[in-house]
Amino acid sequence: MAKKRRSPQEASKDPAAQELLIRADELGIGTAFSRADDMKACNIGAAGMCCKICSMGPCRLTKDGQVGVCGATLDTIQARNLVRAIAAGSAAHSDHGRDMAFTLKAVANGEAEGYALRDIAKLRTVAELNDIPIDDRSPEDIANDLADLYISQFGQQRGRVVVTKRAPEKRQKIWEEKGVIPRGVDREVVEALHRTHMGDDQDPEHLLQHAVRTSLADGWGGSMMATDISDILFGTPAPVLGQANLGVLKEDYVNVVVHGHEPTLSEMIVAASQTPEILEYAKQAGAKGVQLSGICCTANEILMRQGVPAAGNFLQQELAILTGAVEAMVVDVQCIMQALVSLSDNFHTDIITTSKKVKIKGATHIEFDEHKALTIAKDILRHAIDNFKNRGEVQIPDHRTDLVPGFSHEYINYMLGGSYRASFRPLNDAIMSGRIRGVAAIVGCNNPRSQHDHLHTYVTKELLKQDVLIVETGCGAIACAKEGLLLGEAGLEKVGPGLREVCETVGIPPVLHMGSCVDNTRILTVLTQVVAEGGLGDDIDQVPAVGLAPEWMSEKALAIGTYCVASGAYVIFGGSSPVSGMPDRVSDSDLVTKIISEGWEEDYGGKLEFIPDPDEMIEATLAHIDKKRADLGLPEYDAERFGESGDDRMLELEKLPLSERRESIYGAVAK
Ligand code: SF4
Ligand code: MSK
Repeated sequence: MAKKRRSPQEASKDPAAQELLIRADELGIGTAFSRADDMKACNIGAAGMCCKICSMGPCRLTKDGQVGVCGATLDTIQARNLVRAIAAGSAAHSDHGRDMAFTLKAVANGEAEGYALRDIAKLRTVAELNDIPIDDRSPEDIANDLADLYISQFGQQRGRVVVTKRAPEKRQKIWEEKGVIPRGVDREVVEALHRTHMGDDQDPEHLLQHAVRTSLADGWGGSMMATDISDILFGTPAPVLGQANLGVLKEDYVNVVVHGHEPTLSEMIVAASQTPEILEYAKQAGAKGVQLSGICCTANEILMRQGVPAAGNFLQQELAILTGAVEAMVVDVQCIMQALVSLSDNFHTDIITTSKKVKIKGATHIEFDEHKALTIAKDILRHAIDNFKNRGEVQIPDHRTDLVPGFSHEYINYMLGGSYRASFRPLNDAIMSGRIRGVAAIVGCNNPRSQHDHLHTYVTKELLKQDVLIVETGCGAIACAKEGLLLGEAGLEKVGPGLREVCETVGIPPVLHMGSCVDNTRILTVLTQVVAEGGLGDDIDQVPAVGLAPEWMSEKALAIGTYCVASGAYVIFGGSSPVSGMPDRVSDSDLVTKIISEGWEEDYGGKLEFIPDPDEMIEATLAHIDKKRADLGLPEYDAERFGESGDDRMLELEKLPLSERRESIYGAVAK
């Protein structure tokens, strides 16, 4: 019997997504939502109980005490599967970092058409952090040295990845003691694959120790380097006004959606779309111009730097095509559904792959080369414009929400103290006094196995009421943006009184958008700076902070979760645990779960837990924050203690309907 499909309202809480899911139904077109309904997840694989690394198997261990053909136990198989997932996630992020380093090298040598070193201050800061001389040197010379240093970190065989030196000293000592300082990015990923080959490392604890080392090569390695270089090349983000949701597509414009992760091509497409020749070309094709928008983390990259609107998050990639209004979806790497190509057969949309590493059968491939990026970006745009005439019936949902993204750690530092006394002191003080109860980083993907955006937005809203400051990245940030939570003053009635006072005083939204999934390293930097500021302990594990990935789905999320735990954070994932086993059938299946929670907590002060229920997630978050407050000797959180807002303008604004309030604060935003 066919499995029952969810209604559009059950599948997504986003009205734009609901509208297009109805259209998909009417047209008889499947999406990830319907495929998730039709395809029951394999409960053996989902619980990490299947091994397929050699052809004596695949072995499915479903009975008590059962072992694989080679004798491998369930604990070993689960640990091995988890290590492999973390290695793949780390490889994806870090390979992105490698490409950024090569682009930096090409820019430094004047070989990258259209690019420039946009943030010289950041270049100098990062160079100094890495002991690269900066005095009396040109930016190009400094960038050349930095690029060489960063490129060398990938293939380095001995020593330590240099970026790890930015962690608090106490943290570095823990890593040294536990033997998990990454030597080189590629080396740790390769060793993870070697150790998990048939007949190698078969001690779950030993295997998972290497998972930690591999993830650190990502978080305090490849990803952190990627963020550094993106800022140097494209500018360190600072708040800008943007919009999110599918209503950013424009009926009378050529719509080009960029999707994936790397800012190198998308930044160039932004630049090319504003050139007179492209605008003229679009007009000749009968369009008013080119409307660019983004999906997934490419969206975050260009949103927070250029204010280019986000059409949506991960689960909206197919829905964008279902509008019938997208001339081209330009993809690079990661989180790109193969279904885009067959879906686009029903419309005129051209799916354009651009990475040397990613091709999809049936898609148009226009390969990106950073040496002639502007030329390629223009070619892609002309290709999209030529497709405008093929457009059929269009249905663009009338849903778009304003947001203010762009809270890099540099900007947070600046906004708290201004140019001359930039400091985390006000943030630390607010946490110490209890105005801010603690901090939660809510990050990560969407997953069609849960209601699209619900967990992100529900957990965020409930924690805001509890005076928890929220920082967000990735698809979670876009989910909350669509609900208006990333707006400054306009979202404040939804937050607790103490946090509200801080937001009003500093002029920030209660949810800070910090970038793409690679930019989770910005959160590590903020935590390190909070520690350095003083008053909240001498290491990250003492800060009243929690990381959450309520709707996670990718291997990259597991890598991020693990490096955050190794950095001292309590990390909660929603959904199902990939190492849960089936306790009713296998009695010894919780060893890996114990290692990554209790074991890692003992070793690193952080732990990884999988909690599907959002209310339990919130309870665990608050309990952890309150425990850390108590351990630091801070006053117990008291919801009544703060909150006499003295800002008359805010009180006046609150009386207005939301749309008028936004207009009053930001002025009319081009629709
Ligand atoms: Fe089965 Fe062992 Fe081969 Fe895994 S390694 S598939 S458990 S025989
Ligand atoms: S894009 S990894 S779905 S956050 Fe970074 Fe979104 Fe997750 Fe992809």
